Amino acid sequence: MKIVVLTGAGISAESGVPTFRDSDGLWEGHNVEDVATPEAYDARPSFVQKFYDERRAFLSKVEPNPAHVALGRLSELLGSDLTLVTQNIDDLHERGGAHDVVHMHGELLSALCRACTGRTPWHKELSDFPPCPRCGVSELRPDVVWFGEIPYEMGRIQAALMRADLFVSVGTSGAVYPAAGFVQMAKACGAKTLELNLVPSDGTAFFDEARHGLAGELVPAWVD
Ligand code: BV8
Repeated sequence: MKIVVLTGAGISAESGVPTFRDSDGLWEGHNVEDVATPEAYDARPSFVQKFYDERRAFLSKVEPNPAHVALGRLSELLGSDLTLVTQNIDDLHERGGAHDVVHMHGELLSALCRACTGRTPWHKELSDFPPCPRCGVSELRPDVVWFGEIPYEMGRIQAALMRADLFVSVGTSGAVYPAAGFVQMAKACGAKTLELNLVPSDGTAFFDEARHGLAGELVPAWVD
């Protein structure tokens, strides 16, 4: 049984990580265009770096919740028969026990050098523009995929969607593409599709089944 699971900010909400589009979300007080586009970074690099520095620092104050831990168990059980794709840039899936997580929108704990394009694990601030450990140039940016940039590992994701028997979406509003289109791709290739979300997402009509409630309850119940 090959399974693809796609997660969004909703799976980390019960860990205390703000989502994007809920009332107290990350985008509150910030226009997406002001913080999550290459243009925003070019216009106000320190402002954007600080937005990510704060989120990176916050990670040390949060813990994986039962939804992350249940998917960690599933990852242990299924091995390569599970492809866990996350839109999230936190490390809670890994800390919940999941292996080989596909971070299609990048990771807070990684820095990307605009000079040499090298990636470096990064736990500190970037807003003081430190030199790249690989090339020495002070051009490190957050290693995240902004609007208008190409998500990571799309070939691997599409291959997994095409051979999936089951596609499960957890904690995402279905507002952002290409992730929001994965359910249709999986369905077109014969997968069963299940949505686990607090409320019906923008794409809920595309799913064979939808269960609405807290990820911390729905995901362990589904895994077990
Ligand atoms: C691309 C990283 C080309 C940075 C993010 C017009 C129409 C269609 C598409 C477009 C368009 N114009 C432009 C586009 C493309 C654009 C796009 O989709 N725009 C949208 C706004 C229309 N997309 C892009 O630019 C992407 N790149 O398309 O490149 C391409 C594509 C393929 C192949 C080659 C080339 C790049 C998009 C990536 C942007 N980066 N984040 C950062 O984190 O700061 S997006 C950001 O929002 C997140 O990463 C996340 O991925 C995304 C969606 O958010 P969610 O995770 O769903 O969170 P949200 O708050 O929205 O929802 C939370 C859900 O959880 C809610 O439903 C809530 O009810 C639920 N919930 C809450 N609590 C719980 C819960 N559920 C369960 N339990 C709970 N306790």
